[in-house]
Amino acid sequence: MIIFTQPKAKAVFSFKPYRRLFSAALFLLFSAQSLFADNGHELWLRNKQVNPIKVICNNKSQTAQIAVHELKAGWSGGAGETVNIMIKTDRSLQQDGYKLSPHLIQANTATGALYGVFDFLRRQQTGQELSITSNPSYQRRILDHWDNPDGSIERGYAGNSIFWRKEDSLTVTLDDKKLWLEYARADASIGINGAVLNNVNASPRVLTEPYLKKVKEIADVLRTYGIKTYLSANFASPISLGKLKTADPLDPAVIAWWNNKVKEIYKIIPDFGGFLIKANSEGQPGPQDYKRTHVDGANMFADALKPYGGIVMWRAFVYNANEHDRAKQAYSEFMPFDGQFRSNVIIQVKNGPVDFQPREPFSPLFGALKKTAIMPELQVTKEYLGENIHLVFLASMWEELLKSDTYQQGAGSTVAHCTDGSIYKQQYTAIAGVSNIGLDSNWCGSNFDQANWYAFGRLAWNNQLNSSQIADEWIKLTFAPLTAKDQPAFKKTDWNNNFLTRVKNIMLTSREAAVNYMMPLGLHHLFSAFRHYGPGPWYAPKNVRTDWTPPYYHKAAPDGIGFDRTQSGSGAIQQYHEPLATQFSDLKTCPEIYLLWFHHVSWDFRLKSGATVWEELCHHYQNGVASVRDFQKEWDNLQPYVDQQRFEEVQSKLRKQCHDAQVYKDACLLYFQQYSKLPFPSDLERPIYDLQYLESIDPLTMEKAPVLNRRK
Ligand code: GCW
Repeated sequence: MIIFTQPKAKAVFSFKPYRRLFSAALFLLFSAQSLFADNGHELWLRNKQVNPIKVICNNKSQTAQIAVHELKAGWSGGAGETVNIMIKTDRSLQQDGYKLSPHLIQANTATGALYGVFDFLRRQQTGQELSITSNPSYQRRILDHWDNPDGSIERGYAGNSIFWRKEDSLTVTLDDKKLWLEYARADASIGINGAVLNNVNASPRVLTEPYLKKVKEIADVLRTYGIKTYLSANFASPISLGKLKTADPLDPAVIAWWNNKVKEIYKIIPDFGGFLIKANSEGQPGPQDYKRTHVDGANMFADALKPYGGIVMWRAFVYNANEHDRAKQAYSEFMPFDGQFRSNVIIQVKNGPVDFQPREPFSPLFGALKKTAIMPELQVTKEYLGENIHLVFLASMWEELLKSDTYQQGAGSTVAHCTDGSIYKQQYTAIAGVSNIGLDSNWCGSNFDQANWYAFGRLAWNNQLNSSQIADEWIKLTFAPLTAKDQPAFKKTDWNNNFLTRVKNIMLTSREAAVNYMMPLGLHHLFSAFRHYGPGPWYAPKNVRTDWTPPYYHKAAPDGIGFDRTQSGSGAIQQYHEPLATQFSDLKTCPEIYLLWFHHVSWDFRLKSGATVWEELCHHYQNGVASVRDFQKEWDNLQPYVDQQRFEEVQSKLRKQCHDAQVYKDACLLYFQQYSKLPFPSDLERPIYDLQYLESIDPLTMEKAPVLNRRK
């Protein structure tokens, strides 16, 4: 139920329980609150509809006291009621799980109670059932920040880092602490309980003492909301920091160096979570530099961390220029080692076998690694989906992944179940999302990108949720009018029928729209040089690795289009378990959404619709553009329901998205037409731009681009 009445008491968020710790920072947080009225800074936590209640709690820990205050600050049930927060051992609940009933929030731990409180408040505000039991799908629900020590963020579109300063200064201000507290609170409100503070392309500097001291300050703040701190480690740190001649993971001096480093870290941050490591990937150092294996590398870290309860998240994002098909490499490199990793190693696998594309089939490693812990890595920041400009709700994509059936243990072995411990026993279960958070006042660079942060947390907590429910909750929490003052002349039913239903429809169709105007039918990696923003199907300079150029992936030629990954091609299909390998191999049964991912077909190959591949491509691009034009129209009609600032921000981004969708369509179709040599279908809207012009500009700015952007 959404509440539209004026609150009896004005909500005042009390930070009393940790006033001793951050009194001045909290003062700032408190006093600055009103400045953020309409700029999106309060995210989905705009719960100001408060009625006074009495809360009883049997635990005095700081986190439990925060839970009490959150409940008081967000209660929108009846005034004067008494609610009990009870922390007691209950074997039906996991560590972070909770039970809710209308006047009781019960959990094993204070953090569990805090999650229970946030869920309770969300349920009150969105009109959901109040009596439930909830356990998380994954023990560790982590945001990976690709933040550099100089404050920049790799693939970040929301300003600089909230953790690191541009000037490389390690000073911590009260403003920093206030922001970290707000960040921690937002994370905890959706169940996120871990943060990797620095880029996987890791600077060794982060492991030096001055940086570790700053990490401690951050960890001290995040901990209050139950969030563990992790770091990305550079594999070659023993050389750059320890002045050793090698980083060979079997070298006793190297092992000793890491043991000491880990000891030092735990002395400073006793509950440190562990390391995330990108090794032998895209130029990063790793064990293969010393003719050692992923097992040698990962286990060295695992052994150092084990005495302290730390984990190693070892990334499977590996590929090199010599591999005939990049999509095959992670599987080929990791499968031979199944069963050899320590129990505190988790192999972190991107959703698809290539790289966070608008659509990929799931990575064949899911379910295939049976004796090795494995965790999905999702990308919340929209590197390949229009950055902070295009409105693309990613829950649909993640739902598609999590519900994909790997068949590894018979039907129903979904990616979700193969990673959450329900099929394979893993000591640790986890999921990671590459963060989209920065210093922008709305955190994510756009209002709708907040929904992706929200969706990641919700799916990490419950990997069975569907995107429609997540969108429904998020819209209600983020846009429902709060007070009579905000409320123009419309009723709740109007809001539901108009705003809620329509915005939900935009969100739920937005990912498919992007796939259509960017790279439909299984096409992938058609991006322009440098930034992965606009189209560049032609981009292929001689001095660039071929697997970093679009022609490597689309293989458009006079005889047809698509990457042959069948047995007569790269054979990548064989990495999938039956019946998928057979289904994907056969042109009659291969899902059309993956057609050009797995097959190279002639331009006149007929699809189920009866249209040829060429015609179908044209129509997908056309539909993509049409969908975004509809979003634009819909949004304009919703103006009465949204505050001015957020309305205009979304409006202007949609305008650019419509423009860019057109650019994608024209660029890709005109480029492919050079090979298909076929006319556009008669009903297709004609291109607006010339191909030559599009090849000469940067698609983000539409300004002349460097020569590199052009075809060789
Ligand atoms: O997709 C690529 C990105 C890189 C990123 C890499 C990775 C952090 O373009 O910016 O590096 O993936 O995931 O390691």
